[in-house]
Amino acid sequence: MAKPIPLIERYREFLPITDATPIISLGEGGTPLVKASNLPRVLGVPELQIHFKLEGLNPTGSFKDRGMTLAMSKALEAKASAVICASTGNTSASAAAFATKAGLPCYVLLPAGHVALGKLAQAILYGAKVVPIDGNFDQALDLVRELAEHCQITIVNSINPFRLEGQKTAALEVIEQLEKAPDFLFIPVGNAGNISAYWRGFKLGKSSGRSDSLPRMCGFEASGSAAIVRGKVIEKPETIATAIRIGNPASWQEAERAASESNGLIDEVTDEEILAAYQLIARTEGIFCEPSSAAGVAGLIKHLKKGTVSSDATVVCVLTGNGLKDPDTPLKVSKPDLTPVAANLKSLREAIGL
Ligand code: AN7
Repeated sequence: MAKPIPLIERYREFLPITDATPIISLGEGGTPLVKASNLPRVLGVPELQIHFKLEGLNPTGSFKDRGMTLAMSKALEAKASAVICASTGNTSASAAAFATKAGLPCYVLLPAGHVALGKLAQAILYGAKVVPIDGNFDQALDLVRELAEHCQITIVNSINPFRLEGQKTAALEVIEQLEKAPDFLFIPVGNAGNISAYWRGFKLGKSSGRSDSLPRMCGFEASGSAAIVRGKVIEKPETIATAIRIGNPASWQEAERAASESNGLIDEVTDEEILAAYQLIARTEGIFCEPSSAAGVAGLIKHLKKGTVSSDATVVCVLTGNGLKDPDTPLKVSKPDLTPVAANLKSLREAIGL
């Protein structure tokens, strides 16, 4: 079997690496683009071409690995002694894994009580020093910046310029897989780094002759944390979608440029819309993403109703993280009856009605 090519080798020509850069790879990138079979019909738009970019199939279960492979490789090249990040969960899992692979100590600051269990479990088991903060993500990121002024430590949040450079490769992959750029990209927005990175990637795809067109970039914040939509910092962001529970997005301006340059938009979706989309993706397509990832699909549904998206468009929805990250939400939204059934055929037939 062919040896997997590290993401930063594959897109070397587009990335700031040299022969001296040590490549820290866990097999990231190359994630599937899967076409929806049932959802368009269920939504009443059978001609709509919906594709899901399954970023939850990266090695630590989220898109963060694309940026982390580069950030960690560059940190090692620069002889960093340790790395640190604030995180709503996925960045911490990714940083912890890649730091371990690089042999670097890793510190992660998490908003106490607001991180999905799977992400916390990962950061702990990969061996990071986990520090729950009695505050939200934005406060944790402020603390990380402050600490880095006093100590020799490399920040691997998306304010590290190598993160978005690595993440832009996802757009180049989409172009390869679709053999063109889509008409629309639907994507969740938290710190607004990923939408910015995709826009860089799509522009690069066009300027390098890999595609003829550019998609309209459509990003979605959760209503309780919609700083960009409201045009102001949200001091107390809230949402069930904890990954995007962010009130002061780090890449605010670049994301706004991506939306305006592409004739796209940044809008909000409610927790109810997010959870409805989350369940719909699982039940119509057999895809388990985490709640935050469903924000893009919730946005698609909202804008189909508004008429922003024509019913025969080609659309890519980025599913940013794996559903297994958050094992609690399915039980909350489905409330299944899990009372045990006696282990005999009669009881079983009664229970399933067959
Ligand atoms: C599944 O891990 O910010 O708009 O600290 O985990 O680039 O921030 C996670 C963000 C979307 C939003 N989907 O992306 C963190 C963190 C999932 C995420 C986002 C995140 P950005």
